[in-house]
Amino acid sequence: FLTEPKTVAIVGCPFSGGQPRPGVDRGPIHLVDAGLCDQLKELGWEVKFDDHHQFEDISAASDPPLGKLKNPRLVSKVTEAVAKTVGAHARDGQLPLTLGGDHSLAMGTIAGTLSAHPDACVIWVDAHADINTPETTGSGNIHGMPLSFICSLVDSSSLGGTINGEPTPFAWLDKVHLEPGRLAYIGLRDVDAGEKEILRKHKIPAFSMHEVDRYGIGQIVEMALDRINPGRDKPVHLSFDVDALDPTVAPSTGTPVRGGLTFREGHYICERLWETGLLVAVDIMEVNPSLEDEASVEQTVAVGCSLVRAALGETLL
Ligand code: 5AB
Ligand code: MN
Ligand code: MN
Ligand code: MN
Repeated sequence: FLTEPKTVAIVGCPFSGGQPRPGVDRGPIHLVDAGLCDQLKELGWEVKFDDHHQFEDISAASDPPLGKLKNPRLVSKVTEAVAKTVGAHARDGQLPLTLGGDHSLAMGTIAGTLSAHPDACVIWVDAHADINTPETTGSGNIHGMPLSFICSLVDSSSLGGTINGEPTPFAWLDKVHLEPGRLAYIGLRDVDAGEKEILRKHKIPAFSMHEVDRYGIGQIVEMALDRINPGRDKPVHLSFDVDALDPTVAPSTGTPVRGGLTFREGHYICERLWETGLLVAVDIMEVNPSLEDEASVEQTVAVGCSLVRAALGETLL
């Protein structure tokens, strides 16, 4: 799916509007400053990086909640811009590597991938399912909802129509659609009741930490691929929230949950997906360099970089 010479396009997204904790917008800056571009060049990639995205700002005052959704206009504008950028790189045969920023950005990255690869499937590595709808969300934070938009679980009347009499800002997503059966989760352990119902209702393949413990990560990745990509012939988008990793491995993130993936389990997922030759896009999300002490930040940023290297072909031998 990628053209030669193999080129990675780094899409730095300093954005935090999908959740309330400041600092996650500095994640991409830290990842790049840690030397990610040179590390990827050393792996043999052409690296395209023309600075971090400058997103249009919308003041909180002019972006009041729509229903429960917080910062809806801002998140919509930013994710639409991300979709265009990621889509353009993907259509050029490059591998877009999106550095977050909060996970609401995945609305943009997956929409961009689908515009270039309509038959793509998604591996979502996360402690959380991020599939709340504007109705089921308890927090109103859109980083917990991107997949409900992408999988068209949000009332299309509310998408293209109005909420509380106001036109919804997410009309641009109206034609974007990922079949729920082409999404698989790995690493779940903090799923809201409304989300559990959605996963059951749409039979979305979900491998929680329980299944990781039971079968081992090697089996789990094959089981996930068997469900969404049985012929191993469809492009794969990997969206990796660093909070999937145990907080002892990636402490600097906004919504840590104990009992997560080990360092190796996280890397194995990336290595194996690279090995399939099917990977067309990668997101590394939710690194927040404002959380925890300096050593924790350095550790989390280093893990973020090494996950990327693993997904882009670094091998142990
Ligand atoms: B993250 C929660 N389900 O909807 C919600 O970090 C948490 O991108 C969402 O996975 C966590 O607010 C979003 C309680
Ligand atoms: Mn998460
Ligand atoms: Mn997430
Ligand atoms: Mn989080």
